[in-house]
Amino acid sequence: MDRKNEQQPQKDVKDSQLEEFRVSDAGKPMTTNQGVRVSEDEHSLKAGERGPTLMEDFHFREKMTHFDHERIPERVVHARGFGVHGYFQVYKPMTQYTKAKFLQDPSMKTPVFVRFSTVAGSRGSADTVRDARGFATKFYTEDGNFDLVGNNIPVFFIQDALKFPDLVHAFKPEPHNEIPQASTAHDTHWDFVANNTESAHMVMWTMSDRAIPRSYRMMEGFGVHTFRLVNDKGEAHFVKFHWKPLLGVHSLVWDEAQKIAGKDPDFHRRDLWEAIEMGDYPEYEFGVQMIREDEEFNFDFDILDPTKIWPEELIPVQRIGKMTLNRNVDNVFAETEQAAFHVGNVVPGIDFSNDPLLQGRLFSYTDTQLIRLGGPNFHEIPINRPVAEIHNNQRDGYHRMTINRGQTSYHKNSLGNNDPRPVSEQEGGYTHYQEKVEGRKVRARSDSFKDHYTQAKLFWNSMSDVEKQHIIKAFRFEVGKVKSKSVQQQVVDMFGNVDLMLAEQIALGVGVNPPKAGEEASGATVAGGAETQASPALSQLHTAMSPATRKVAVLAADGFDAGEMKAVLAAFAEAGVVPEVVSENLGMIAGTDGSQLEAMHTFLTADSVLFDAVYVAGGEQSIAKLQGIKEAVNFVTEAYNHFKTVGASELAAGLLSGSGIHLADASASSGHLTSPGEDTGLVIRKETEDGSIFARQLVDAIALHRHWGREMQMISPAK
Ligand code: HDD
Repeated sequence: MDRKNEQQPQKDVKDSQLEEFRVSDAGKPMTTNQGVRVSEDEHSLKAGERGPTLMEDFHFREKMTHFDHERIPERVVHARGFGVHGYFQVYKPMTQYTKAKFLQDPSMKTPVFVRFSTVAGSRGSADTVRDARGFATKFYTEDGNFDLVGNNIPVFFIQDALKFPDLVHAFKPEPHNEIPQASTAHDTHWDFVANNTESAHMVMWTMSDRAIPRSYRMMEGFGVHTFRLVNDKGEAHFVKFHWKPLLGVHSLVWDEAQKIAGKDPDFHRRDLWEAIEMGDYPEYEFGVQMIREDEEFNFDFDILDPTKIWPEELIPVQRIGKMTLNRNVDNVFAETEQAAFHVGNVVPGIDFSNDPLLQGRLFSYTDTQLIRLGGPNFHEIPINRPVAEIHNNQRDGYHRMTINRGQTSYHKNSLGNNDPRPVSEQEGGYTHYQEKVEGRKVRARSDSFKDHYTQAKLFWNSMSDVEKQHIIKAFRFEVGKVKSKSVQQQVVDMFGNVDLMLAEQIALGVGVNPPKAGEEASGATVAGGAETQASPALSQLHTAMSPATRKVAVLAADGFDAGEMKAVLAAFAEAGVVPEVVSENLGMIAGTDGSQLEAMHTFLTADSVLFDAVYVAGGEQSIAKLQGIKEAVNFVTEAYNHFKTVGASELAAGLLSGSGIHLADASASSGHLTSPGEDTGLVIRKETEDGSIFARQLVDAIALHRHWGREMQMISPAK
């Protein structure tokens, strides 16, 4: 990952468009909204210094009225989110499959705006809750806006959009007391799950580590539905869209996620903001899985069913381009809050499938913006404007900005030369793929959607042992908070269809009866088949590992070992690791050679859960000082208990043992000490050892993200 802070991103066509709307108040006199200069902004106009306020105080009236109307409704789902700008480039022309212009020319940079979000929580809720994450991308293409409104989980809870309001009602805080906020640990959530067993597959994902990402920069994105790519000959391929983060897919641990929710509820947005400000631009490769139209029925699952993935081992993901996020917004309300995504915003070359969830979404997104953004002209809000020109006969409505000239606003006309006029497909007119459709009007679902468990099982089978333990514990936590014994029992019985051991473990944890072996829950079928085997691509164990952008707490006090520190900071800089010094007080601390380092945090303002790793600086005096600070010792304990890399000099053995880390074999090992057992994350420097070797080993350990071997050793598996 390149560090690009030397160069400011060049203005792209979308950025130039936004520039027309940007205002800086620097050095300007204050005015009213009518442009009248204001002479006084602290005292309302009164009849006498102690008298009543006068109605004629236009400045007071205007300021107060605007304030009173500042809020708009939050999104009914995905209320909490954060948006950033960037660009997309395709690797090679995709002409064979699609005529979409932004997928043709590798030299073309298409501006994008991406909003990441949680789903259930309200706008002020915490970032690190257990939930799916929204991953919505607006491509400002020269043929109009294409919105890929996806999640970080490739399947959905339900198969038909008609059930979406029910799903959301059940998942949101309960209506009688509005508890709990942004949480899946409550009765209505699990009551819905157990009585709508099509949710089984996605629930396996939300109970997995995927639902507690380390960073928006370290999660995948999925278009979920099957779409179509259509080429200029009118030939179509079915397609699933993917985003693959170059930093790999990594997650927090649950205890940490909950603590972060209190220590820094803005953890994910801060992480994204800071990475971009530092020039560590998040990058995601754009992937497609494609099948021919005539392959539609070749699979054990229905490709129109949004509760099914296309296993990557069966249909490989081709990485066809890359998105780089390189610019923070200027104003969160103007850009992020007013961004209006719509799964129905497609461009020529991209079309829909008959997935009944997708079809229903096509209605919902415009509808919701009408109430949220207050009228039909939300496409004119700067962030929503396409970079392509807009010409049609739509007129008027609240907050219309465009001043349409001319006498005619209807088609067809003769007075206006019949402009604007529809154009042919060759001239770029959107034509819908001419799929032949036949059928009776029925309220029914295809039998091919009835298998609710095969892929839930596939997911379970694909997990490593440690990931399985996390899933069991997540179920025990979430279902353990359910008050209804009946609902708990229903959940256990339902997940008995996914895996008996899993369900037994949940049952044990929440104190209900084990599942009835092999019995089907709620009438859904349990299909067998080849793809119940494992899909390695689903396990996070097989993801990319990199030390780049990892945040490391450097615990140090006066008298730190300057030579070791220099070597470690140099290795960190080379690997793109971000060190931040934590000490007793803010300000400068001095090393053994008199060199100075600035402590950016204290043990009060920072917390172990906000870092990826801890490095306890060498130097007897510094270590002795830290050893006497309870919070410093706890800091290390917690990092260790969250399976993070802990690096220290062997001089720190006392401090480490106070943190519960015992270096029984410390002197027997050199450098990268593996103690206890196979702990790849405990990096201990022998006093005689060169600091740069230690530094390299530290960086290698940080790249591994977490050291799950420690977890398997430390924490007895759920029994
Ligand atoms: Fe949705 C927002 C993703 C199903 C109705 N959805 C919304 C956002 C994302 C998704 C990422 C936030 C966009 C933003 O950042 O502004 N939604 C999904 C995915 C789904 C899905 C991946 C399943 C594959 N959604 C879905 C259904 C419906 C909706 C079935 C209704 C029929 N979604 C909405 C909405 C929202 C929304 C009510 C709320 C705010 C908004 O649209 O702009 O219309």
